[in-house]
Amino acid sequence: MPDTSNKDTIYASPGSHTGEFIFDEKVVDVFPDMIKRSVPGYSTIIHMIGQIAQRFSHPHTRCYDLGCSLGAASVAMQQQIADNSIEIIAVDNSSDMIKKAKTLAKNVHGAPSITFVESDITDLALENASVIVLNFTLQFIAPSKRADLLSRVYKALNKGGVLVLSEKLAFDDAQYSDLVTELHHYFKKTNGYSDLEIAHKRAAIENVLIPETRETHHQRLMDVGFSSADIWFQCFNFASIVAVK
Ligand code: GEK
Repeated sequence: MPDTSNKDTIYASPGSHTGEFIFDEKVVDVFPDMIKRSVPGYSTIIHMIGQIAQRFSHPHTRCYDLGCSLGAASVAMQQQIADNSIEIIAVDNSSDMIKKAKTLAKNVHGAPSITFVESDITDLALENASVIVLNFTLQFIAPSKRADLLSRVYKALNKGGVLVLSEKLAFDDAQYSDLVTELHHYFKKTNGYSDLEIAHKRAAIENVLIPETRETHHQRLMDVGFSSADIWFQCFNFASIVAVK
């Protein structure tokens, strides 16, 4: 997807820390720049979601991109799946995100179509899926609703189907946790964010993005029925899991 976004300066000025982080028009305008400069490995993860989808998708099934933002994972799947009997359903509850995403995605001859849906993924019906992507989305869902969502994800998948679950992780080991947090801050600083911006963003997102440990994720995936779940990518405190039904 072409990067048509502006530079993220949302938390650059001293008075910019005003309330909790929300996915509004201001964020939409800078989103590709923000996520690439904030999430280590984002571009690799997006490209590889396309590759994983190519391997697991089957004719006449659906690939869901839940919490799609501007549809980067959907476009990666569209680019790597050469089968237009497959449908990509991209869902987000931010109307600003969906409005912009619709202007960025294109129909590609012989490739799956992408349908953008504005909906809360915690009450969306899911069905006939071979691939479901939750790329840095579950962390924004209330922890009490996560098991139910993953259980519906599991039920919607056909046998052999895959869930790609990418999340910011928490760690029980305080020393390790401090190290990866510092390395992540270093990553953000080398990408041009100031200490002030990093601190403001951290405060704004504190009660909005709730990370869990990989053990919690693994146990919940096993509890809802997945036969295997393991990390295929990790950089600092950001990881992506593949879970197979
Ligand atoms: C990407 N996957 O570029 N229902 C629907 N969408 C939601 C909900 C909900 N209940 N809660 C949050 N969102 C994308 C990146 S961003 C991650 C995902 C980040 C949406 C929210 O509106 C936002 O667009 C997305 O989840 C999280 O591959 O910004 O760190």
